[in-house]
Amino acid sequence: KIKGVIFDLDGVIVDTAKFHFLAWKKLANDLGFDFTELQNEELKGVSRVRSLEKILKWGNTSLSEDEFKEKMAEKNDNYLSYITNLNSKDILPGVPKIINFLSEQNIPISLGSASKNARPILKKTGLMEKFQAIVDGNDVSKAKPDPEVFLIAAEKIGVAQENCLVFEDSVAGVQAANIAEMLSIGIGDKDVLHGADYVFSSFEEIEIDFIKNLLTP
Ligand code: B16
Ligand code: MG
Repeated sequence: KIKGVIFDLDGVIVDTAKFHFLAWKKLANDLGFDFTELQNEELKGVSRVRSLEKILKWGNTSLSEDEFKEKMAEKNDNYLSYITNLNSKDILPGVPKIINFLSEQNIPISLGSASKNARPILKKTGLMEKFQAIVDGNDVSKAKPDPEVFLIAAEKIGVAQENCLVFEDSVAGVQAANIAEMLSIGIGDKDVLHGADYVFSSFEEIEIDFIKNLLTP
């Protein structure tokens, strides 16, 4: 029985995954190489440091410690430039309906994101007060697929891990939810997110009755 719900942020609540992709792509191109959208799936849900490590490996490139820090800052500045005008219209379709239903049912909601930009994004989209707890890239030491972020999120809303449901768009995030023994719902491509308990192409495909059944089996 589900007693608490954890939402990933990028690619689940807002369509910011595409901006992370564009910013990383520019970084790689500036260094003289490129990577595919399929490779980008491996970056979703992954921390900033780990993402840059992966990209450099793909491009057979290495950087000094200072250059590495510079490139991370540059990527983030670039990413932030894409999200300056983010607002409530950028909330992905179908998300408010589910969040409002959960609130009505008094189901606590927590954020479980790898991003250090999560709080400003929630503010810009007006979603801050919908969450009873927020756990993001500033609160964790281990990146997804480590379950740390979801375990802290569950603890903060006072729900046992096995009673939590996680919405995720990334392979790393689905793995993290599975390791935490939480129910996982993938938002995206079935073939990519095959490790999830359920997969929907978007929140618009999720019926309220489906969620209702998870709350009262
Ligand atoms: P930042 P999520 C993740 O957020 C993104 O999916 C991933 O692409 C990004 O690298 C990571 O956050 C770190 O983000 O650079 O903003 O700290 O999907 O876990 O909400
Ligand atoms: Mg995500």
